[in-house]
Amino acid sequence: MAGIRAASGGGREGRPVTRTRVDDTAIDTAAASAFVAEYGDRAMRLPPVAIVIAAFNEERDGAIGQVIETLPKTACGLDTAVIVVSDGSTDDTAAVARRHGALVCEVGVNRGQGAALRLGYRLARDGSAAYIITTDADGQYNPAEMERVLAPVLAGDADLVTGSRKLGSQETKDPVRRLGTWVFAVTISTLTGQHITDSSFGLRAMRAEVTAAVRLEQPQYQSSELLIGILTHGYRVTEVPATIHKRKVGHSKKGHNAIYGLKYAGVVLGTWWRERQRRVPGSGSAVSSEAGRGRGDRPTAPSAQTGEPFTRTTGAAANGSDPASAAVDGLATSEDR
Ligand SMILES: Nc1nc2c(ncn2[C@@H]2O[C@H](COP(=O)(O)OP(=O)(O)OP(=O)(O)O)[C@@H](O)[C@H]2O)c(=O)[nH]1
Ligand SMILES: [Mg+2]
Repeated sequence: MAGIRAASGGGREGRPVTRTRVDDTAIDTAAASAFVAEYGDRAMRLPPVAIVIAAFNEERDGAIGQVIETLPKTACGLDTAVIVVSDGSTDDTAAVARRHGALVCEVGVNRGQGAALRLGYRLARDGSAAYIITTDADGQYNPAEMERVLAPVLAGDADLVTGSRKLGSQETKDPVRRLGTWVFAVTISTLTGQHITDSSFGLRAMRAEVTAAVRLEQPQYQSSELLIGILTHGYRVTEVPATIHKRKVGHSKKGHNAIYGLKYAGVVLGTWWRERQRRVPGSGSAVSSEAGRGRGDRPTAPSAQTGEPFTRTTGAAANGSDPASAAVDGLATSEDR
């Protein structure tokens, strides 16, 4: 088996209850090493576009297999590779994904979608992919819309492009879900000053580099952390109309609406508060604007080729492969599932 079997703290269903960021870094590093050991050059020389999917117990009814089959081999003329991060799946998610041609990173301990995506971003950067597209393993997003999210990034018009169900369409009639999407979009728009209509759309494209520049600590509900982090770092975010279907197979891993909503709200407010602390004292804003696209703590040297975090002029430690900062912070990360 290519993955690692990391020790878990022994919480419900074997899920860890508390884990430090140091542990997280060690888990990520071990998983990344195992990934390279399994795939060698394929892992180190990825094509320009990495499609990153977090998958947890998505084998049922062929979900993950069908999703991978429908993914494009090229997007906007660039070759793609599919990276699936399965952490602690108890079914055949990893084996099925491998059979369908994905590069699979297995992590023995279940940490959540956010931690899986963070690791997937790191693998993409380590393999020199220039662009990352994310989608889900449950078939809720339309692969034909991948080029729509990637095109503005390739054109240099945005650093991250997210699909928006508000601008596009959504199948669900669930009033709580619809209201939640609206409330969080309004909240994030108010907090960041940029008009956002959908903060939790799983189909996104971004320059791979930006995932190293923002702080990603959330084990599960990471979409708003990434979005708020990117916005407060002064990166350019664009939305495009896109479709979200109802989940047709398997079941949601995020819990019931109330729990989902409460935890998501916690991430939105917590991230905004954390990023606020990065502000330059007395400036009144996150940091000084640089030609409308960059701010004071934007990376000054690209690091996607090496997987190392960017050199930064100010601000908090970057995400992912920065063990030193993780050790300094030594924050306890509560498992939020
Ligand atoms: N690796 C990994 N992936 C996860 C985990 N939890 C969820 N995912 C994946 O993240 C994606 C989104 O999870 P979902 O449960 O569909 O959540 P959602 O789409 O926000 O909610 P629904 O609309 O209810 O489906 C799917 O591909 C899941 O398999 C996890 O703990 N680990
Ligand atoms: Mg889903």
